[in-house]
Amino acid sequence: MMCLKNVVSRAIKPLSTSLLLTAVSGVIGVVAQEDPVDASQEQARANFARPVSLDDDDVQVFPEPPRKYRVLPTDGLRGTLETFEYNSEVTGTRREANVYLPPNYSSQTKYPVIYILHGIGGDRNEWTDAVHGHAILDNLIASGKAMPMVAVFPNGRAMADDSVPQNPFNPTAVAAFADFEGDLFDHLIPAIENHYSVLTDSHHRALAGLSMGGGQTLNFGLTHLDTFAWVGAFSAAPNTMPAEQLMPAPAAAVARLKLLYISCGNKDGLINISQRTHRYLKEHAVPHIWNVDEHGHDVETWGGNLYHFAQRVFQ
Ligand code: FER
Repeated sequence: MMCLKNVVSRAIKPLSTSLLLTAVSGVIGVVAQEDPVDASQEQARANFARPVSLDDDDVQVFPEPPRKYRVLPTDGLRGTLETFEYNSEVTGTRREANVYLPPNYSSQTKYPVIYILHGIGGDRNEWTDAVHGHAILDNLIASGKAMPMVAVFPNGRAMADDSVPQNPFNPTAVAAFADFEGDLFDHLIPAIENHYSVLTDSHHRALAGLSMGGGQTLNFGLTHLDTFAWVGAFSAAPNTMPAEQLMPAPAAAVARLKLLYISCGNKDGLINISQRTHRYLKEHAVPHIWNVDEHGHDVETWGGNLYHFAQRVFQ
């Protein structure tokens, strides 16, 4: 059997979930503790290996996307991807983000903007290289299913050397995902709004992310609904704060939220994190979308849920 260290590091990469589940099931006898502070590889392995237990309402509410939804259109209008640089006092460095501009982007128009965050083994390129998020947006915008929007894919690991570490679960690297909050609000968003022709109110800003980025999305988004009215968390990781902290005042949150979208695959051992959030929201009558698809911790669920989320934002 392959060594468990490799299994965990592969688990954070796309398309490795079935391997992970096969390899670790039966090896881990203990049920993981829910302690987001413990970011050891052992804890991560145990978290991924948790048995999935589904409630009656843990169901898929949207169909799978059409074939080729993640393939760049070969004809018609295409958006562009570019690298955007900004200074951050959080990292003390000049940082890079990928920016998608919709077809015919023009400074004469003001666009809504979505910030899309990667997972623990990724960087600013994960959403474009692995999920093809820019192709998903291109197809949706070309067919009129999504509003033309600017999409920002930052590096959500706020540290001076923000490349993917050999062990992405090392505590410093994990803490850098929390530190990204200051980078996002104090440096990246102001720099984007200074440079691009985008709208600057909460109804025209969305935040989304996968796994660690899904946890960041809930942690930063739900506690800053004055900044983001559209929030989408896909396969949120154990960095997700307890629901009572995410949303201590449900009625006030409901008044400011335009859309809260939470998804997870029913073959993902991390689903208990999303179920915890969903159940709290349900208990407190907070309208939200809860999409439990048939995938694992993989690009299919991330792509499919961006496909559905992107059609609903800014509408
Ligand atoms: C963990 C399991 C998974 C964890 C993080 C992850 C911080 C993140 C996975 C991903 O981003 O794909 O226990 O602890």
